Amino acid sequence: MTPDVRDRAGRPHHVDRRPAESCPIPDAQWERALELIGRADEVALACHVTPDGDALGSMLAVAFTLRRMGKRVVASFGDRHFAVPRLLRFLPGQDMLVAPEDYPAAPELMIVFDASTFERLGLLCSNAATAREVIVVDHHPSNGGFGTLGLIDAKAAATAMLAEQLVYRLGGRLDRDIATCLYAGLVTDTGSFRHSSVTPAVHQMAARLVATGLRTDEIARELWDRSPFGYLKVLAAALGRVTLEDGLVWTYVTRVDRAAYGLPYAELEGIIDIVRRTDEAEVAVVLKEDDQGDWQVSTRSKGRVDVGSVCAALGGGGHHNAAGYTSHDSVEETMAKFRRELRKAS
Ligand SMILES: [Mn+2]
Repeated sequence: MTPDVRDRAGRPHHVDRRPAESCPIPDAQWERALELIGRADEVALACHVTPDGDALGSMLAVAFTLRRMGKRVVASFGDRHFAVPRLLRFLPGQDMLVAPEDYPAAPELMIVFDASTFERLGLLCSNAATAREVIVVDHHPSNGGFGTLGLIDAKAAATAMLAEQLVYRLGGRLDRDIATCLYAGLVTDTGSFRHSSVTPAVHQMAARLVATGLRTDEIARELWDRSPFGYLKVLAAALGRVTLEDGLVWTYVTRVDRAAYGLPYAELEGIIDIVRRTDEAEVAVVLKEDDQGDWQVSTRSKGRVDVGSVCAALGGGGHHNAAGYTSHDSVEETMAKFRRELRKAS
């Protein structure tokens, strides 16, 4: 069977719905997920705190599908200051989002997206702890297997790939809204199809999504090609103090840098992508001071070093080439501890 997708002129467009590579999640586990969803009246969805395109996009795509099945759906993420990051406000389906305080205290069924650990649920940890069933949909190799049912494929380039499968298995139809959400996840986590995680299956999925008529140009502009003027000034400050030492390039951004331009913390996400360009460095680090005064540490590797394990040793997690953690130390201490772990991993 093929999904009912249409091109921009509204003509039916038939594409193969089967992924090119086999999914390591056994059918029995998908069946179990469908069974749990089938008997729930209300499904509570969640994704990791300060969601990226993959977390929010995967969650909203499944939310659309469940709503069309006639389920009551709530979706959220556990940020203290609940707000959809500016970059992701173009995603459809945000009327299904509720603040953590309005989230069911003990959901009968919770489905969690793109969260590698329980703690990544932030304020929704307590809701997950009391939920009767928790299905975890994720692709982080560091996923420890929390929840009552895991739909986890560490080889998938994005959680959106698993979300797409869930949509099909639920009998859902790929329309432009769902495709936009899934596409945002796919392009975010593959760095616009540039990362080593990109396989034929990734492009085949992209083909299915684009065939629904979504505007890839508009999505790209929303995600990467716009920012407030203050971003340029804050970027200038960050680049002004960038340091190169022995294969490591790093810099930091303070709350004070941002305050001068009223720039929200979430706007800092792209800085690591500029810093990591450095030819002379194998590893890039950006320390970003959040509104609470903690340092959110973003790290990238060109492949030789597993920053995922470095960050895991420092209380965080992520992937081989992209990972992060939170530090409560000063900039100097944070970097001293990071260098120590990096030496062990190199
Ligand atoms: Mn992801």
